[in-house]
Amino acid sequence: MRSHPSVLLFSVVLLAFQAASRFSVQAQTGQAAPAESAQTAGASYTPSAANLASRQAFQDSKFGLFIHWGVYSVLGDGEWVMNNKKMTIAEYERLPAQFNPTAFNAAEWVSLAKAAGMKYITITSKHHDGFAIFDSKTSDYDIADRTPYKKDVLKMLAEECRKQGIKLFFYHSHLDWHHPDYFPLGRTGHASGREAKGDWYRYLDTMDSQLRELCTNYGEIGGIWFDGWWDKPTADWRLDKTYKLIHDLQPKALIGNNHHRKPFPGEDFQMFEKDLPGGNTTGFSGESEIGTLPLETCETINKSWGYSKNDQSFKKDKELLHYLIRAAGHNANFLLNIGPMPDGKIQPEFVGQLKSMGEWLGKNGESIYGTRGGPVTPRPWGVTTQKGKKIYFHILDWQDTLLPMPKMPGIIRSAKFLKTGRKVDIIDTGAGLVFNLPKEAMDPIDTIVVLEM
Ligand code: H79
Repeated sequence: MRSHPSVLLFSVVLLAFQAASRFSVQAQTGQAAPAESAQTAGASYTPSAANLASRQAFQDSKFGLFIHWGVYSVLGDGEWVMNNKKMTIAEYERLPAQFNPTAFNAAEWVSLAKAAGMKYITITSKHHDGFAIFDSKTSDYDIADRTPYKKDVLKMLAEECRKQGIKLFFYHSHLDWHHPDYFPLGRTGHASGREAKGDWYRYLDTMDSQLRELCTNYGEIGGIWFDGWWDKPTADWRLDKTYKLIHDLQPKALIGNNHHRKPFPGEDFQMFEKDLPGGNTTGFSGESEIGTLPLETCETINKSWGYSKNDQSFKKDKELLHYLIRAAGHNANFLLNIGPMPDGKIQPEFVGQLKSMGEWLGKNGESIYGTRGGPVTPRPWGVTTQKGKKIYFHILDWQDTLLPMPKMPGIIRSAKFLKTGRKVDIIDTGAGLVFNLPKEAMDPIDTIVVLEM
């Protein structure tokens, strides 16, 4: 329907209108430039060529599966249950004997991630409760020594990921509510009933030793996703030593740390928890600042990270897809979480949600994978992504027929709706563009207009 005559009147072919300036985009690509090592990594860290290549591949991959799974899953009350319910170490230590995930099937998990269109998995090797779900020789507080299941689930997952071409990252908690050497305590874990003593540097040695295991026994890994630094922001975490260990053992692996600050030296990507880069809806990111590294944001499907039997507040397809699309427009990856059940099964609500995201990506993936944030910065109506000579306008929330846009850098060769291939009428006002979006061309999730430059 073309009710507005000016649309036709002024609708112009855009070829040759713009000066033939080379197509360039705004500097929000987050790519590793040579200057970056000086800006974010200090003199002590110059990422290797292999590491820089991994960063590019990481940014191309756009969508990952976050998995929170551990002995806390038994209680079905999230991964913070030990702290939140003021459980003592003695009480919590009864959980491993009940963790027997006989229904765990690595192939099913990895296939589900693939069906969702995800390219990597980040799983908790150890959360704040201190329990390792891998066979650790460093400690006996692990799946092999304390559970009836005994098997190393990370090993099975690593093998399956390799088979199916999915990268595997390990989430590893700095914070530890169980280890006797995690002392002095930080802001959390005060009800554990542990003795008020401990050798901090011995704790760090233990952590490094587990990280050495994770970087040695599971083949090539995608990287390490640290969390819990914020429990003791003023402590000497000896990050340089830990980061060097990881980079030496796994030159391609990427290190990220959810410390809610601007990246520290030695880190390779920056994450935001429950927020798009620059946002602070949760209060976690108040002291954060966007650096120049590849970006990632993580979010839950309901309100919980670890399995929660009472949490039915599932987000809808549209909300999660919009999060993925907006993340891409912010030049960030989206790491979407599930908390599998203690038996190793993934609840049907999560499975359904992931599959429907995969269906959408099956049709619209070219506007997400391999892209970087586009030339128009994120707006209330939506976002742009770009890849090569194509710019994708993701129109997520717009009720009117005409949508104004800034001038584009370069000559527009064609403008089409991605879904139908139909031409999009664009008015060039000289000061900018106006997209003509007929009602029948609008998609309830995302109307994608592709400009070929
Ligand atoms: O693993 C998931 C969560 O368990 C973990 N990160 C995700 C990926 C997480 N841990 N804590 N939080 C998320 C919330 C952090 C809250 C904090 Fe604070 C507010 C940290 C610092 C200020 C609460 C209050 C903890 C210390 C003081």
